[in-house]
This record gives sequence, C-alpha cells and structure tokens, in this order.
Amino acid sequence: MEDLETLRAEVVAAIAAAPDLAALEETRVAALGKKGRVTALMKSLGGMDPETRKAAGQQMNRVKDAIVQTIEGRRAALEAAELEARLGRERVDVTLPARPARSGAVHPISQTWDEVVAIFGQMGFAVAEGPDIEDDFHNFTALNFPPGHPAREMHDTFFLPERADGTRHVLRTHTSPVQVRTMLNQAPPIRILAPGRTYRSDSDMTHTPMFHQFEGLVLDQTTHMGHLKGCLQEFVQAYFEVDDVPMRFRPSFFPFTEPSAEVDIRCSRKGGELRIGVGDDWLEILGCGMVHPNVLRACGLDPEEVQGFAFGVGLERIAMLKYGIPDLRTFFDSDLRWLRHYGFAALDVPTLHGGLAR
Ligand code: 2U9
Repeated sequence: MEDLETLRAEVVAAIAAAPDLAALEETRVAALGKKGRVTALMKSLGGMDPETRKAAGQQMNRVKDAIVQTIEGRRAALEAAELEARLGRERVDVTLPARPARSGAVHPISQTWDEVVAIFGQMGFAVAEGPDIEDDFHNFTALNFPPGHPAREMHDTFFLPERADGTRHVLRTHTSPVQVRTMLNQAPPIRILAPGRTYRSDSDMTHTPMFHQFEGLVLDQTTHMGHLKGCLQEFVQAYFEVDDVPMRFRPSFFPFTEPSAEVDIRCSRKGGELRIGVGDDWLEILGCGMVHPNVLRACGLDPEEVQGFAFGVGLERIAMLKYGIPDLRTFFDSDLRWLRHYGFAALDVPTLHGGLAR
C-alpha cells in the first residue's frame, strides 16, 4: 500500500508539473491509459485473495478518483491560462473597415417568372411543367406542324443523336408540348400556364440558344376570343402595373392556332424612355390565337365539343421592357455586377397585394 501512496504522489506531482494541455494528456495516459501505471495496479487485483482484494480495491479506487480530479483541476487551470494568454496576445483593430455583408439577388428571369405566375394564379391558372427534351410528336406533329416545316430542320432546332428505333428527340422549341401532354392526360375544362426553358439554334444580338417563355392554354365548351382578349388585357395591366393599356390584335399565323394574332400595346418612346399605356406608338409583346382544330384532334379532343385559346410570351422580352435591360445576352453572362444591378432582394416575393416588384 506504500507503493500506492508513492504512485499517487508521483502522478500528482507530474500533473502539477505539466506545462500545457498536451503534456497533461501524456501524464493522464501514462497513469490511467490502457498501459498506464494505475491501470496495471488495478489489473493486479485479480491475483489477490478476496479479503485483500476488497480492501486494496477500495484504496486503489480512491487513489484513481483523486488522480482524475487532480487532472480535471489542472486542465481547467491550463485552459484558463491559455485563454488569458490569447486575450493578452490578440487585438481587435476597431479602425478596420467593416466587411461588406453581401446577400444574394434574385435573377430578373426568376423575378419575372414569379410575377407572371402570381398574376395568372390569381386568374385561376395552374402551373404545368414538362421535360426539356421532347419527341417529334409532342413538339411538332401534335401542334399541326406540317412535315416539311422549317422548324423541323437541323438549322432551327437542336436535335439529339438518333435513338435505336431511328427517332430523334429535340430540345423543345417552345413550351407548347406541356399543353399537349396536359390535354392528353386530363379532361377539359383546362386552364394552365406553362413557363419554362426553350431552345432554338439561333444566336445573335436578339436571340440566345436557350431562352424562356410562358404559354397559356384555356379550353372549355364555349371559350372564345373575347375571353382571350380580356385575359391578356388583365395580364398586361397587372404586369406593367398600369391601369389602362390600349391593345390591338394584328392577324398573324401559327400552325397551332386559327385564327392567330400578334398583340401590340400602346407605348411612348419619347426622349428615349419607354412608357407603357400612353403615347402613339405600338409595342409588340406576345402571340396568341384559338387552338387549331387539328391540335385538339391530335390531343384526343373533339373540336365540336371543346374550344379554347392559347398564347405565348417571351420572358426575357417582357423582363427587358419592364426593367429597362437593354441587351438580351447579358441575362446569361453570369456577371455578378450585372446581377447586383438588375437583381431583386431574395425575400421580396411578388404578390398582387404586396406589389410585384420593389
Ligand atoms: C397548344 C396550342 C396552342 C401557344 C402560342 C404563340 C402564339 C406565340 C411566341 C411568343 C414569343 C413564342 O417566345 S416566343 O418567341 N409564341 O406567339 N404561342 S399561340 O399556342 C399553343 C400552345 C399549345 C396545345
């Protein structure tokens, strides 16, 4: 038992002498670790007769507890000393300029997308989405594109490599296939908005190979051009946040609508500044029409039973008009300086009552 007292005294002295936390840990392992002196002594209990073992065990445990406590005390003292030393060493230079707290910004395309969804949501439209890679049927055939139509050429459309069955898929050239899929999958009445990415083999000042559009489709038994006009009037006024915007419908042609029209809105370009709803100029803003009977038939509907309208709008175009962004290509440059200038605060979610954009 004298051994035990010597051991205790030696270990406690080593703990007191440990100059830092690393040395303290070494001391702890040397005493209490797997091969430590205290551990070895505890193991020796096994070879004692029961009577001796009981007394020796109690004493050893007392010594062990005392060592553990001494280590903890020393650890706390060393930690406090280390903190004290750091506080003495380190200085906060309050004269340094503040670090800029940069927050992210919502891209104008996302902002415009959310605004459009908010407006049409209020009018009862549901958002529908579909794949960017489409087959010939959903992108062209069902939409009444004739076999030799220029859009079906390599020149205008991105084709994917030929598949084993000889078919070639395309990057959708419009979001219309989403409406085709909806018509094939659910019965009228239908009132959907299809926003999304679209692709055309086109790249210059005013065209990028990928761009965004949203299309709308309304189908019911008696839906007519008057509904189309009212719906678009509502959209234009809500989007541009102007009470009264005169519109005109110019006859046009699309394979998927008949009759088809392009829609212009009143604007003024006086002094190089674009103003919507006033002035004596016109600004083209979207295309629309009554869904072609061939499209209805291709989607399994009877043109004698249902009819409806559709429209298509370029998101970049209306974003440029509303937010005064002069160059289309800058949308996709990923230039942070541009985003900080034209972007929107992340928590300003567009709503009709709270304002679309601040
Ligand atoms: C179905 C039936 C009809 C969608 C329509 C347009 C007119 C249109 C352009 C606007 C600018 C494309 O982004 S843009 O270049 N779109 O003018 N889109 S009608 O008509 C449909 C769609 C789906 C089943």
